[in-house]
Amino acid sequence: MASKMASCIFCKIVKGDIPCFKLFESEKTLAFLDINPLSRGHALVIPKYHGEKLTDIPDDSLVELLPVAKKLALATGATEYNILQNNGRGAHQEVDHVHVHMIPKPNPEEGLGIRWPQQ
Ligand code: D5M
Repeated sequence: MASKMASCIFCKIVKGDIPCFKLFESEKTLAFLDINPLSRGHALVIPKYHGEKLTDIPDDSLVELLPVAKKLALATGATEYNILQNNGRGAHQEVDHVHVHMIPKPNPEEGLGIRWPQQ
């Protein structure tokens, strides 16, 4: 487990060793912009606790993930969005640290007009 954490890109982001565009942080949770966005405002919400899949994470590190994704969806002003969480290669998981995607559906006419709340 320790060696997996040492090489985990999201653990490095949690520690501040790799930069991110931070959107939210609390004791157990971090949210930041996805480096390879599917739409403007595509964000990731992660538990700071390292675990590969949902079933590897204790409940107390999971409870904030959906409320934070909801906050971020509201902050984008998007009325349509996807919340997505992949587990395992066959389910399209690329980064082996649990994360929830919040993917706003772009409005082709108006754009998103995102105003992220100040930290
Ligand atoms: O999605 C993993 C997501 O993680 C994918 O959309 C790219 C994103 N990613 C990978 N590295 C970074 C960094 N360094 N910053 C921000 N976002 C990152 P999955 O559900 O595993 O397929």
